Amino acid sequence: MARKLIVGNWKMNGSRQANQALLEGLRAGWAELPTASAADAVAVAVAPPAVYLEQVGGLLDASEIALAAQDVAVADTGAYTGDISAPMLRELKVRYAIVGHSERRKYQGETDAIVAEKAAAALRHGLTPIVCVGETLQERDAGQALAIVQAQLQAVLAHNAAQLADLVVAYEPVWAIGTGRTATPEQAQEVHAALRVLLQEAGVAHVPVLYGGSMNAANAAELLAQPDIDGGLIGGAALKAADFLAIIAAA
Ligand code: 3PY
Repeated sequence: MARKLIVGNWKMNGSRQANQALLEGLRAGWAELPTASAADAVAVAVAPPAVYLEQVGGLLDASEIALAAQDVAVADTGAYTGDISAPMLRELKVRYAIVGHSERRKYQGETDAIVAEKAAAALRHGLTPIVCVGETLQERDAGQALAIVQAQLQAVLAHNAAQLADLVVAYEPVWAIGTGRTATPEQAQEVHAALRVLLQEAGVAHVPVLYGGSMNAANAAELLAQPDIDGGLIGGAALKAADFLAIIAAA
């Protein structure tokens, strides 16, 4: 069985003090996890806000938890006020970069083309992009869910055709983000299977497809048991050590 990947997306939450308490809780609880789940079956990362990457990286030093960024700039350097480039993230020992989260698509106007370029920037510098795709409720109700997520993923695959081996995809239905609503395991599996077909066609069937959108300690086991769900991108539940550890244990 391939290793599951569990990534905590802290979004715009945290403080130096809260981060320290959360990571102390995670590191203490890690030792209590069933050995098979912590060490062998699950890879884990956390994505704090950019200003805390250095602090969190230091606190994670020598742990098995990797560091992820919530975004990455398209360009490597230059006049892009507020942006943070892949080479800068690499200097902080960041391993993954989330790109195209629906909150960035919505609030920052990120298009499929921008997301594809951000994935390219990450890949160029040895960061693994976690490419988020997902449909709105309106699109689902109109029967367009599969077409929307396939188009979003296809934009990234087509733009990065030469360097797709190190990629992660996250299916996050927009209607399940921050709403407490979760896709049923069957709904999620249907979309994951459709995304897998695209990955297969691109020659990268091994690329993990995570589920995101209100995954929590109570629903994780059922979602993660689906054949095409390879892990989770966790929002609110990643901010509490006990909940995040319960998800890791369920994986
Ligand atoms: C959520 O679970 O709400 C997320 O957006 C995870 O990225």
